[in-house]
Amino acid sequence: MPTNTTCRSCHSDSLYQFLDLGRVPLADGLVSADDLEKDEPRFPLVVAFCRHCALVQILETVAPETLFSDDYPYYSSFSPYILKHSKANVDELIERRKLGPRSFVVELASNDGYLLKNYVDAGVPVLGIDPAKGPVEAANNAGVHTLHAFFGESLARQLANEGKRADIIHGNNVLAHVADTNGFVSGIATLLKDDGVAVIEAPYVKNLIDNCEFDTIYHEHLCYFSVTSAKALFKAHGLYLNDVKWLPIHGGSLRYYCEKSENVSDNVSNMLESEHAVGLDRSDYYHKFSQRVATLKNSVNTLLADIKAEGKSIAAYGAAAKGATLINYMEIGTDTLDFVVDRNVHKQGRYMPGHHIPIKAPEALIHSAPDYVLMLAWNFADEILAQQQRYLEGGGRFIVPVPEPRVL
Ligand code: JHZ
Repeated sequence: MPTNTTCRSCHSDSLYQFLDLGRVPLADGLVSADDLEKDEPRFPLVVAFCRHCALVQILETVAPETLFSDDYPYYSSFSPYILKHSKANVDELIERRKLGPRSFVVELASNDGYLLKNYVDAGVPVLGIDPAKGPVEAANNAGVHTLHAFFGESLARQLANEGKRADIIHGNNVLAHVADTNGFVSGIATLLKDDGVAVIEAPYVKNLIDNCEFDTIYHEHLCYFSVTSAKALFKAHGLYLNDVKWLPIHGGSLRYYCEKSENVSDNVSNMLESEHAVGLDRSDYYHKFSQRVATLKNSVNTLLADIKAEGKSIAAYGAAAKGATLINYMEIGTDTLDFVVDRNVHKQGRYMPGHHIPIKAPEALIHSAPDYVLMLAWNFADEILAQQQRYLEGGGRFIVPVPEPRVL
């Protein structure tokens, strides 16, 4: 597995390593019952800051074919919040850009068609592109035309040559996932019409650091963007970062609006200034993070050990990728957690990577009535608490682990 010594974006060799999460299994590598005895591959997970372009990134690159294999278990449609969030974004773009039957919208990493479905319903032609077979099948079955492929410069050129250039290109939670960061952005520039807009969402590194969201670091996430680092990357491929919007999703994300002509909004200038003012573009900002993550590990483990010492039982909610990072880094195993629940039927019946905690349907919280539930999918805490009224009314308690453990 290749380990980078230069920046994924600007190729500078001035990388400052500030966090080492050890050797961990793949976060979405859920284990099936037949494979429990097999050796699970583990990979180092080291995070660095580029002193030249300010991009935070991991050093390891696991082959994309391994990460997004045929049994990739992530399906966007399992979250009503994501569905609502995507619909609002699409409705706004249809209105603002006057999109109709002659427009063309492409989504990169379109998953099960959760976002493009809104364009299809509005009569706007679409193309989804995604490398994960199961979600692609689900999208095509739902009437969202989707290619089973990795996106990059060569696919972009092929589509552009076929006359399929896009008015809108969506890329939600994908820019950080691609190994060829520059090839991906240059592909966007190739595929975008001259007056088109690329609308790209990615978690915001400032929220990651400030709120100790270390569990959102795993091998699928190669980069952790700020406005400063994203702007430099887009600029290198002739795309202007003209607008940016902060969103609460996934613990804090940014939505970037990139175009081929320059028309930079105050939002962009203000955020660049504030990133510089707080020091997000300097290595000092990341200096104490490792220590804070170690402290968090200690406090979560102490809380769980105290609960177990009282003879109480604990389960977890969300077989999320971030949950795998958290339990593996914090070494929380089956002696502490009885099971994990998740609504995603593709995850149920499998086991969390590393510690092999069984994954069940959420109804298990009612049947088994654990005293406490560790909220691994803390980014959906409100949504999950609202669904779990019955468990709560029965006396159950939730524990939210980040930014510091809280019992609700
Ligand atoms: P969730 C994924 O990360 C993977 P994960 C990926 N790498 C990425 O970039 C981010 O998303 C954005 C379940 N759930 O979405 C669904 C319920 O069971 O935070 C998921 O399995 N009930 C592409 O995996 C998990 O929780 C519910 O009510 O860390 C949440 O995982 C809800 C709302 C979710 O992302």
